[in-house]
Amino acid sequence: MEAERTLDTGQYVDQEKIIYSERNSNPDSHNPEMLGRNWRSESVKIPDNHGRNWRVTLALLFALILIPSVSEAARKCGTVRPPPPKRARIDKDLQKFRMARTSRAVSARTPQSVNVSVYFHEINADGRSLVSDTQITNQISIMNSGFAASPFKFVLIRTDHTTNSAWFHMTPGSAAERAAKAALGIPQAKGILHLYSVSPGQGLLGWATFPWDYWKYPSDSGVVLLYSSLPGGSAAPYNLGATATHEVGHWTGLYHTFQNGCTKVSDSIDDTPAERNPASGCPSDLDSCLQKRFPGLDPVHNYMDYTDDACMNQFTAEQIQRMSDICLQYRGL
Ligand SMILES: [Ca+2]
Ligand SMILES: [Zn+2]
Repeated sequence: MEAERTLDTGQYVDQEKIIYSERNSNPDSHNPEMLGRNWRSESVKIPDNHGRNWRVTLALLFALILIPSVSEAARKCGTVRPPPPKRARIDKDLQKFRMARTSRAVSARTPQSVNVSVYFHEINADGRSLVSDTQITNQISIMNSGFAASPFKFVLIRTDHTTNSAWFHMTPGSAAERAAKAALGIPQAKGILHLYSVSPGQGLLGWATFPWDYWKYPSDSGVVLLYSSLPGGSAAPYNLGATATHEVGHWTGLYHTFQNGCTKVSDSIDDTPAERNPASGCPSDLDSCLQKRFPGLDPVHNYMDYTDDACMNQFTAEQIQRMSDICLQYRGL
């Protein structure tokens, strides 16, 4: 299990790694299309009096300019992305699945026509519940607004409260996570959404499992949330409930919009413009992939970016088509 888990948090861990990813231009070195792209696009060759190549200096300066915009407070998601070969296979299988559907003339699905049962598991350290029933109800409403154009409607079936300090501080891939999910994630079914509220530390707001991993790790399936990210929580500017919408986006098969940076494959979605890095705050007119073949401004309002909750308000048509198809394929939804 651990072999497949590599945290998709490299760009946010510390300043050294930010510089590293800028200098090397590519956290995903398995993708040959990305190698060296930042060097070519962002650095200019200006020989100085000594005839020295300034590219390294300029690239470092560029990285330093970026650092202040990525603070400790930046959104951080611990969802583990698949390695490139697996990702390619998932996309190929999706293509086959779509072709089979087209031949049977299956039409697009009606928005909110499929109920998704949600079980909410509140975990705390000292017997005092950290989220109220109203917050949970509001969280489900926020998710339903975010997914309003999708086939899915989230229906809260049950809430439970558990006191367990180790589970409360679970981190992605930990023994505590496995134990908590095995004990609480019942009933276990591929189409049931288990939400867990905890305090994971590491600056994480949450993480999710992808649909295609259900068959191998059924009890792992679900979404873990920082308890204070729920609507009305204290994790401003991430306390309006968009973290759950983002993580459930992963749970239905979506990647980050900035995945793979300025590449054609990017997030496997054509109508989200390619994006070099996660955006934070709520920038306007941000355009991080300047080449002509990557038109469009960065999708900073997309739920699958890293901006503030108040900035996020959309899934694109292709994202909705992908989650609809992937959930039919792998979750029976
Ligand atoms: Ca895209
Ligand atoms: Zn994420």
